[in-house]
Amino acid sequence: MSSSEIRFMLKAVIIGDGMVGKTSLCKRFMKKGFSHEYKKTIGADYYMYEQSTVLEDLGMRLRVRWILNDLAGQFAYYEVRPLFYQGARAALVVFDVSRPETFKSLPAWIYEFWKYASKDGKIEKRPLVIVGNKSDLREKSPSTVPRNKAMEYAKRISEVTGFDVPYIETSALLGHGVDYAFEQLLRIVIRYYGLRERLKKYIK
Ligand code: G3D
Ligand code: MG
Repeated sequence: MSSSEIRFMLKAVIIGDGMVGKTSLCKRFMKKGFSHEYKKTIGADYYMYEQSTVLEDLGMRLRVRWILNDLAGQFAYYEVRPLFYQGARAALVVFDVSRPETFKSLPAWIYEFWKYASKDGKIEKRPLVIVGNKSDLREKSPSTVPRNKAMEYAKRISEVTGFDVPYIETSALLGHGVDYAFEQLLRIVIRYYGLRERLKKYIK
C-alpha cells in the first residue's frame, strides 16, 4: 500500500423523483468531514466534499474531492437540466422504496443522465448506482418495492451496459448504507474509467 494519497476529483449527480431523499443522502454522506455548500441556483444544489478513503483491496489510498450536483424541484427546470448533468462521471439514481411510482421513474432518469452527461449529446452509458432509499419504512408501508424486483432491474441494466450496476438500500434517516452507496459509486468510477491502471505509477 502506498503511503501517499492519490488526489482525485469526482463529479457525480444525484437524481430521482422529488422527495425520495436525494438531499438527505448527500447531507448524511458529507456529515463526517469537511463539507461546503458552494453554490445554490434555481433548480440544483452543488456540494463539494473532501474525503480520505482507503480501498485496501485495490491498494489505493485516495483523497477524493466530490462535486455533487443535487437536483432540486420536481419536473420543473427543464432548461437547466442539460447543464446540471454536463461532465458528470457517474450518478446515484435514487427512488423511495415506500413509493413504487418513484421506482417506475428510474428508466427516464437513467436515460436523461446518459443523454446529457456526455459532451456531444450522444447517449453514453456512464456508470451508476441504483439506490432504494427509506429502507426504514419497509415495515411501516403497505406497498413497498420488493428488494428482489429492484435487484433484478439493476441486473437488467448491467446486461444492457456490460458493466456492473449495483443496487443498494439506504436509510438517510438512520444512516444505513449511505457510505457504502458512495463507496460503490467511487469503485465503479475507478473501474469504468480504468483509473487504477492510469494511476498505477502512484500505487506501490
Ligand atoms: P429530495 O432531495 O429527493 O427531494 P429530501 O428529498 O432529502 O428533501 O427528503 C424528502 C423527505 O424524505 C424529507 O422529509 C426527509 O426527511 C425524508 N427522508 C429522506 N430520507 C429518508 C429516509 O431514509 N427515511 C425516512 N423515513 N425519511 C427520509 P421532510 O418531512 O423532512 O420533508
Ligand atoms: Mg432535494
